[in-house]
Amino acid sequence: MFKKLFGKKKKPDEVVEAVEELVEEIVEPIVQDIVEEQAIEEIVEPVVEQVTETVEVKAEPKKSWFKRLTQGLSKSNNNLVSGIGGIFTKRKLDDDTLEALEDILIQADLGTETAVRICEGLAATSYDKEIEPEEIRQLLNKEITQILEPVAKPLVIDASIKPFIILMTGVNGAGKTTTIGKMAQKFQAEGKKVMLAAGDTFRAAAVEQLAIWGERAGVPVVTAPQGSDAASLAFEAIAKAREQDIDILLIDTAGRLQNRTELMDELEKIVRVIRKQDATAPHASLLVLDATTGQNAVNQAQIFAEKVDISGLVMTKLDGTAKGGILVAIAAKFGLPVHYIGVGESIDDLEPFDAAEFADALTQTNLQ
Ligand SMILES: Nc1nc2c(ncn2[C@@H]2O[C@H](COP(=O)(O)OP(=O)(O)O)[C@@H](O)[C@H]2O)c(=O)[nH]1
Ligand SMILES: [Mg+2]
Repeated sequence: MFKKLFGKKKKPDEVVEAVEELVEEIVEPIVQDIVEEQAIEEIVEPVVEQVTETVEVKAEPKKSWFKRLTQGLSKSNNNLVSGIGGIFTKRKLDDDTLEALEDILIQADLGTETAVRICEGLAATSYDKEIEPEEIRQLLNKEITQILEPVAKPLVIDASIKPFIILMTGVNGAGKTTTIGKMAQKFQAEGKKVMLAAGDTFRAAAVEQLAIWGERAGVPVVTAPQGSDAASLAFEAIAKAREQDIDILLIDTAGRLQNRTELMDELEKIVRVIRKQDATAPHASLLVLDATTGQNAVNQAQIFAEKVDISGLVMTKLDGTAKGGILVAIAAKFGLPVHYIGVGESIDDLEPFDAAEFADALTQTNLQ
């Protein structure tokens, strides 16, 4: 009989509902046979309450980051939601409303191509029909999920490669160093031996910052004095990682956009030198993009992908931006895997990217 409860994965409120049903169907009749009705309140109800509490507490971690994402994206989704609400109250889906919707989607940073595609999709199914704002948001959610699903891929660490070398790239301030700290903590918690290399040798503060993250996550950090050659440091870090039987080596890099050529030359050099140690490295080259920079993030993806073989993306700062839709534009344009999203500045604020959840948060639909 508990198959109903535990047979398949259920959402917390469904579990609570199932427990309540079971109690009503099975427990209450039995108890009623032996005790007074008043006793049901005293015996059965506290148990239901306890179960409810436990289920809710267990669900809390996911809920809290999802809430942060939803709240963070509130500036993005408020514009979308009120915009859609404004157009579609008792209106048909016709050329005018479609055009207005397209504008809203473009303003929400979803990108022109995506906006056009979404509107075409809507027109194909619902043209000339009266449509509620809620329905539009549901359809929008479906379209966005479809765009995001192919790119929502976890970062796979091949355990047969040791050390598995991850190169972190991105412009200054994107969140590389912070993301490295967060990833180090995640890998460490999975029982992996992690090492960090402070490849942003340009600024002393950057090396210090990575050292602090290393301490927080409890992992060793290979550093070199300010101004040292980043490629040599990466080379040395790989040798050290081998000596210490490290599973995953995360290499930080500098991100000086003011001199693009120099930065890109340096990145290329790092990759070249890393390959002298391991011809198959880096095993992942992640580009970190700051969601709050909107359209700029698209340009950055373009520039970096031209120079480095970017294998995946991390999008940071989704906890407080009006430009969250940019993730959809980037997914549609580049098709690069999105591994993680950053939803805050603390060590736990990194989440695997989930297409459906992101679409829910952005369109304010299916919220629990
Ligand atoms: N709110 C928020 N801030 C972030 C996130 N990721 C990074 N930051 C902040 O962005 C700033 C730049 O991050 P940093 O890791 O130094 O960027 P880097 O120059 O690419 O290494 C720091 O103040 C971080 O705390 C995030 O997901 N959310
Ligand atoms: Mg940094």
